[in-house]
Amino acid sequence: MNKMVICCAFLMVSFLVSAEDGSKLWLRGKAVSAEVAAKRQIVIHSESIVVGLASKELEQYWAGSSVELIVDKKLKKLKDGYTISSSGRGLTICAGEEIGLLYGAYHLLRLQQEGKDLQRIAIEEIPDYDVRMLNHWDNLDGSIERGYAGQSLWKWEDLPRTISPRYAQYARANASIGINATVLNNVNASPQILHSDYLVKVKALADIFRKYGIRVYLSINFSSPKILDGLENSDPSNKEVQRWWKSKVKEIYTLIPDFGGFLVKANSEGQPGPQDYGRTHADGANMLADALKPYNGLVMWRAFVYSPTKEDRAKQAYLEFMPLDGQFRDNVIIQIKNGPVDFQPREPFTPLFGAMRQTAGMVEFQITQEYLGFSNHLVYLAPLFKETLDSDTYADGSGSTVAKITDGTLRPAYKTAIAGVANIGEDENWTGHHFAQANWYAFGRLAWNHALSSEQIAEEWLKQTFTDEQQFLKPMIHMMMTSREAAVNYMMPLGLHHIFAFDHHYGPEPWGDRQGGRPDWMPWYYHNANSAGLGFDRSATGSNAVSQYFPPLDRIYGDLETCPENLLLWFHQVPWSHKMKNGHTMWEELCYKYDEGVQQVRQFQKVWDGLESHVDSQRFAAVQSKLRIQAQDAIWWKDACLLYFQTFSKQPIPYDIERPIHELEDLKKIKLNMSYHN
Ligand code: GCV
Repeated sequence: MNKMVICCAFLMVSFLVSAEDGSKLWLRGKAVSAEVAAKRQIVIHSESIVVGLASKELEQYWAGSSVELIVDKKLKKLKDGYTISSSGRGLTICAGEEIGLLYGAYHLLRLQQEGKDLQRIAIEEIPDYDVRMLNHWDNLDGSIERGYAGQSLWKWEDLPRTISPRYAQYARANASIGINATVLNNVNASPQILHSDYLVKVKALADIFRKYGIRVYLSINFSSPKILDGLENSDPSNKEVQRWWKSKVKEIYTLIPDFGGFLVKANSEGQPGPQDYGRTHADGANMLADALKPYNGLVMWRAFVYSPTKEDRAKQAYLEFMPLDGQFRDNVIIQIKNGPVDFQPREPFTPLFGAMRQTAGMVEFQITQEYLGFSNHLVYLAPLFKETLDSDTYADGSGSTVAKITDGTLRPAYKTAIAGVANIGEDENWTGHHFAQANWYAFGRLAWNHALSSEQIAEEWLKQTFTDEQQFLKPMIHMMMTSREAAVNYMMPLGLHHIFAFDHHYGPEPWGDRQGGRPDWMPWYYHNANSAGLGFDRSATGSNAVSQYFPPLDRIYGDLETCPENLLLWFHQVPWSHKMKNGHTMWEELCYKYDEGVQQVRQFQKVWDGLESHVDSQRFAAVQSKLRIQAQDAIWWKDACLLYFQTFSKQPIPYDIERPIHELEDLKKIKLNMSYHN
């Protein structure tokens, strides 16, 4: 090629991949020309706003044949799903509820963006969960607890008068992946959210979200009656308190007729709750459920409870909630974190799933990356979500997966639900890291259909968000698919957990200790490193947390020889010299895993750099720069953990892996100036 041709080719590539900020998310359909639009018709038979929106989306972006949108109320079995079928005359989307047509329209547009064959279509989609919900940990002052994408989207000061265009964009993005519920505020809830001045602001948001089929929920502070209106207490058995909640709920529904309900963090990490008055979680939840029931409202009551007792933190939710099984109203759902400690890079599933037989349970995932490198690390979370959902609890025999327990298949419930703690903020690209958008997307897609594979979701997302070129897709799907395991490798392999820096949770601090601090917030509580070995003994000789799992899991997890190696140090304190399946000692394997994590991120950098011509310059540079941070952090993690644990193992780091480049004493001095609010 001569110089001139090379130059032109370069200009063309640069033109094709012009800069962009990521604000469009995965919704990048191109508006069709008037000529294309004239060749097809979008037919609707309803004046409803939602159906109008479905039609508008198709009018603007659908480049195929004519589409007819039909609501048939008899199609109850579809729930809020839809069918799409083709005939000689074009396509038909049918739904039992109007919102199903909007979901069907987005499905068609997704297929078009993915370049799928649209000649013959026969699709039936029924969502796995009734309530597919984001939990925002947004505070009323605009900060976000564990938020890494800027300040809150909700501009409380300006509401209800000023309506940011991002509210509708947010709702549209959620509707495009089937999310139909949002909790606007932090579970560490300010009572003010229930003040009438705030409720009119909430109403303004609810009015926008409703058009996209999204119901608003609120986190409540259990002491609201006392704090907001000066009641003597907030005891759930106090008739005045019960009346207060009934009247508050009435006020809410008068403003927001389709209000979803309450999310409650009670008697956890200093939040008030029914136990302050000697009552149980069931007493507290039922009082709220009774107030909400006439309006079909729900209570999501969190099982994230633990206190600094002698009992293993991982056992506490089970111990507290199991005795209450069967005592909750049917419109209460216990919201349970996927793992028994706290959104760690890898945890076994929480044993409460399946164990509570007469109480509805739902999974809470964390989409925001509190423990996974904030918005600096590329970590695709679908494999983590799937790992929990596909875990077999054995509650009703083999095949009783967490998904089947919570989606109503094995335990029919008044309503089924799933929640993800949002990673969304006011950053231009919504999530801080361009690839963190994939985690929002993946949560929505799995909430709709938990049988989808992580690969399929990654491919869909990449095609819509970047390009469908195979040279780009293949390496990037591989990168996304291995990214969660890479993070586990360079942070906490073999079942290690919670060895993060204190409070903000960014970076390693396995040596961490605060004089007088809560032991269950200290890394040593979890890793138990000493000259004998490493890990938390949760077997029968230790805390016996394994006994909370159904057979045969209790035995499998409880035996060092049968415990899956990726959870070994979660369930056992393992001698440094313990032989792993591949012949390494535990110490050697630990070293190789940390090193593997570092090498994986290095490889991610190479792959990304090699794909420059397929990505617009702005997003390319942003991701490149984040990968550099991730690579540095991976080395930081590896050096910190290996050098620290080496002081106990007293063994050399295998000679064929990268040498540490830091001194342990220097690493110990690092104190990042970060807060857990953005
Ligand atoms: C909202 C962890 C987080 C807290 C969070 C809590 C919870 O402890 O570090 O920031 O509080 O979980 O889920 O309630």
